[in-house]
Amino acid sequence: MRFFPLLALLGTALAMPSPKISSVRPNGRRPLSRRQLSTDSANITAAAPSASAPSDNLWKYFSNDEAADLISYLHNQTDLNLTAVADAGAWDNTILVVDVLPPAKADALAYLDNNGTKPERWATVHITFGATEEPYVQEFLVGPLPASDKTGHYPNTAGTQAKDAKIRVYDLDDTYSFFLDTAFNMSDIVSDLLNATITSTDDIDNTFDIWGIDPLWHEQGEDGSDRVINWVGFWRYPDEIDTGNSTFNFDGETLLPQGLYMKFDVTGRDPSGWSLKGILYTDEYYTSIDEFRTAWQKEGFIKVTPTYSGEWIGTDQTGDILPLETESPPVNVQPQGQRFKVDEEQKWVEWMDFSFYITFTRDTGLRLFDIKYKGDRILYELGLQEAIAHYAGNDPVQSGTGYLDTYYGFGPYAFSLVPGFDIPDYAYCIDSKFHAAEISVAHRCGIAVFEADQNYLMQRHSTDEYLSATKNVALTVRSVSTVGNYDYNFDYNFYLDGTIEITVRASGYIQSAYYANNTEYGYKIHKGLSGSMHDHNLNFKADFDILGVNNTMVKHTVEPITVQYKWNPTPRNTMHLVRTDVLSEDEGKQRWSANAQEQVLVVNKDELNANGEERGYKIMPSRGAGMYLTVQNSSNLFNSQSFATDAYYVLKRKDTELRASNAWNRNDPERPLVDFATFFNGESLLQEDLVVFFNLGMHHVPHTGDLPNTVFTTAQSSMMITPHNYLLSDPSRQSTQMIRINYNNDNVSDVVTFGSQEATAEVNLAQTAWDPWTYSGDVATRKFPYDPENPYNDTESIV
Ligand SMILES: *[C@@H]1O[C@H](CO)[C@@H](O)[C@H](O)[C@H]1NC(C)=O
Ligand SMILES: *[C@@H]1O[C@H](CO)[C@@H](O)[C@H](O)[C@H]1NC(C)=O
Ligand SMILES: *[C@@H]1O[C@H](CO)[C@@H](O)[C@H](O)[C@H]1NC(C)=O
Ligand SMILES: *[C@@H]1O[C@H](CO)[C@@H](O)[C@H](O)[C@H]1NC(C)=O
Ligand SMILES: *[C@@H]1O[C@H](CO)[C@@H](O)[C@H](O)[C@H]1NC(C)=O
Ligand SMILES: *[C@@H]1O[C@H](CO)[C@@H](O)[C@H](O)[C@H]1NC(C)=O
Ligand SMILES: *[C@@H]1O[C@H](CO)[C@@H](O)[C@H](O)[C@H]1NC(C)=O
Ligand SMILES: *[C@@H]1O[C@H](CO)[C@@H](O)[C@H](O)[C@H]1NC(C)=O
Ligand SMILES: *[C@@H]1O[C@H](CO)[C@@H](O)[C@H](O)[C@H]1NC(C)=O
Ligand SMILES: *[C@@H]1O[C@H](CO)[C@@H](O)[C@H](O)[C@H]1NC(C)=O
Ligand SMILES: *[C@@H]1O[C@H](CO)[C@@H](O)[C@H](O)[C@H]1NC(C)=O
Ligand SMILES: *[C@@H]1O[C@H](CO)[C@@H](O)[C@H](O)[C@H]1NC(C)=O
Ligand SMILES: [Cu+2]
Repeated sequence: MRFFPLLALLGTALAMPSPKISSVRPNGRRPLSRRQLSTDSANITAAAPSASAPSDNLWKYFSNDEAADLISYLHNQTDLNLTAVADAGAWDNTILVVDVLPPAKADALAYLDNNGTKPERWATVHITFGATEEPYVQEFLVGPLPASDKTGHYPNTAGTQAKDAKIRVYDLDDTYSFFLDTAFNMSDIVSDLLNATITSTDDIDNTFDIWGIDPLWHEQGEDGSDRVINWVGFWRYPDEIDTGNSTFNFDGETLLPQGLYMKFDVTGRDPSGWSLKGILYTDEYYTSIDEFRTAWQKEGFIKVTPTYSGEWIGTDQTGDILPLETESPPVNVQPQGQRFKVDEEQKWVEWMDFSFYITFTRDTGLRLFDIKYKGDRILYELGLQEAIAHYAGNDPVQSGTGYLDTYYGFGPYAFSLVPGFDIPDYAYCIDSKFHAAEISVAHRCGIAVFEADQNYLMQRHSTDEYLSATKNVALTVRSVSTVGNYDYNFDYNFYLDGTIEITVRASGYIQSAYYANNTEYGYKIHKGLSGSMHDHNLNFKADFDILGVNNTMVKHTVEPITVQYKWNPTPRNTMHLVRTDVLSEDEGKQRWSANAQEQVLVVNKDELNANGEERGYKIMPSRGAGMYLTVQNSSNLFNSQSFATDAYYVLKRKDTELRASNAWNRNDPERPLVDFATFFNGESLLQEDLVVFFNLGMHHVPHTGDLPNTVFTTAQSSMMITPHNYLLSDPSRQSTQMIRINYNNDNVSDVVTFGSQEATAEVNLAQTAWDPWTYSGDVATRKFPYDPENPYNDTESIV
């Protein structure tokens, strides 16, 4: 890959591992103009009534000034020997990411609930130590902040097996030019087999890209030493497509694998120690260019047709226009303004009986904290932990791919949402910000909050005398991250019956494989192309606090049984309800039961309702199925997939076990910074502070319907968290957005509307419509040297 969005994130030409992101051609691709930059915020959308958060947001991402102070502190620490990112090369120590360390939960609760002192601000900092033969990333805790003589920095050794919280990095140096030089050394063969142009080692002129497995492999060398292996394939750059008036370049490189692969030993930091180990073409393996050339020159050498780009990779409208389809479809309007309140400064949202704080991180994007319902905390924390895309195939590149996407980050790629498409025109935008490589980047409208009618009722009933019906209006918090070829849409929905729903949807380009005897690993979906099967597994953390921190996970299972009742002469085959507790972390790894027979609940056994039942919340998959990885012990991921081997997990919550994964695990997945499996040590789970980690995702075997892009309709997965014996009846009865119509034979005798106001205002849709020419990218601010007065347009980080 020649252009790394990761480089933009790092803000430097420092050589970094090649992400799976398909390349941006030199001419760029973004057709939309940008607005003048003045502040960090975009006001493209309607304002919500303001509110004051009850407390400060303890989890809010660092402001520019906070991040600048922290980075200045780090540069003053001589033991870190840091080089400013702007001046750094691969052989320097540089700051990767700085982010807020969530305060200890006990301190946070004392502050939130008992007027305790506000917890100190601390940071987690990841630093790349490049000034050494064996480069590594190390995680530090830094605080208290702002920097003072009390401030210190400490390796974050809690919750990790990695010594001093260090993880080796094996691909800090640029290998791409070595791959290209190798390809150039067999340009005659490459040109012939791939019908590719390879005129120089300056790859601007070439028609193909080279990239491959992720994470890298390790192999034992002949002398027993550890060898670092990269298998790469050739990918064709998409051709410009004639779109009618002009030509346009679509981002379909991941649909254009060429079926030619090279194996490299890239051990160590000295390129002179790197070597080509082999070449694979049509299932034939050659150990050198000479061997390959000899075979190629022989008569009878089997050549296969490479995949070619063309109109089929474009996402523009194509095909016959359907009847009436160009006319405007129905749209959402919001006649009387936003019905929720926002504290902009504290990123706090209040809608109906729900309230929550929002934050945003470089690794995982949008996160919610302190979610309250009817004044009581339900969830202390809710958010993504990690996302795996695990491929398989009969070629080494697909077989060797198991993306750990927080490495690339969900934060950097959560670009501006598009009103009228991603979100209703009237959605409320919340800016998001993260700090990486001494640059602070703010996404304009990276998060949107909006209400919408769900287009099915919350409730209805009718008889021959009356009809009763209640609208289902829900609040959605949405963010979309385009991590390379895929676009992940994250929704947090809040419903009037007290339900919270977490949904992830995937669209964008699939990563495909060259079709070569690949039937076992996917469908043939185009000429020379296999869909390349893969699993998506996205892990979320849900820190439940139902009426206090001490809760118990229970299962209420419907089971068949034969019962001899007193009142019947013979036994009856029937069913009953079996109640069990999840006693300890030994039972902490769980899968969804067959036929959905288990109800999985988090209850507070000390809080019974008026009927004597335990008050709680139920967890249930609502779209897609509960997911875990098919590959239980992946040769790509090793100890970095241990949150993905079961559908959900329950653990005793600890400040030292904050995350199921670490963004830099991908550097050395056998020896990760966070190995989730180590969190299970048999502790009791009865009335303890519980945390649930659950997986969403899909087993994705792309078919022709994934061309040119996967569609959100079927590629989606949700979890619901819903009150269960928590209240004494359905709280959605509180809504006024309902109607009762009484009728007597054919005549309506009464209509009751409960004070709900009708939408009577005239709506000029042209006035509410958003102007797409105002779509704008990120605002970036350099931190070292700190330059807050000169934010600049960060177009390059936009994938
Ligand atoms: C940012 O982009 C806008 C729109 O393209 C342009 O007018 C402005 O000059 C740019 N600002 C900087 C600092 O480059
Ligand atoms: C943004 O807000 C400013 C100040 O409130 C206002 O003057 C401007 O018209 C708004 N722009 C848009 C695009 O709504
Ligand atoms: C770092 O050192 C410089 C120079 O001594 C000083 O101006 C700056 O305040 C220090 N930064 C912090 C956060 O202490
Ligand atoms: C500090 O880093 C530089 C490279 O940025 C390196 O040349 C130097 O040896 C390092 N110093 C120490 C003491 O490690
Ligand atoms: C909270 O603490 C402050 C300072 O200790 C005190 O002034 C205030 O009255 C307390 N508020 C409540 C609600 O206890
Ligand atoms: C390419 O070929 C040249 C000339 O034979 C050789 O010196 C060089 O090492 C080769 N490069 C690679 C990357 O194989
Ligand atoms: C090879 O590439 C050239 C230039 O892109 C193209 O015109 C030609 O049709 C291609 N050959 C085949 C067999 O597709
Ligand atoms: C082509 O240009 C015409 C006239 O400018 C415009 O109306 C039309 O939308 C354009 N079509 C495409 C596909 O860009
Ligand atoms: C498929 O396998 C057969 C038999 O091993 C081999 O001859 C053929 O080259 C393979 N096809 C491709 C496209 O690799
Ligand atoms: C939760 O339960 C533990 C273990 O019984 C107990 O030590 C702790 O005090 C309880 N916490 C609260 C807030 O009740
Ligand atoms: C995973 O696979 C490796 C290599 O095949 C093996 O050594 C290891 O024991 C396996 N681990 C488990 C938990 O099955
Ligand atoms: C319905 O109302 C109409 C007009 O008020 C009346 O003429 C008719 O008799 C009523 N029908 C029934 C079945 O009550
Ligand atoms: Cu997929």
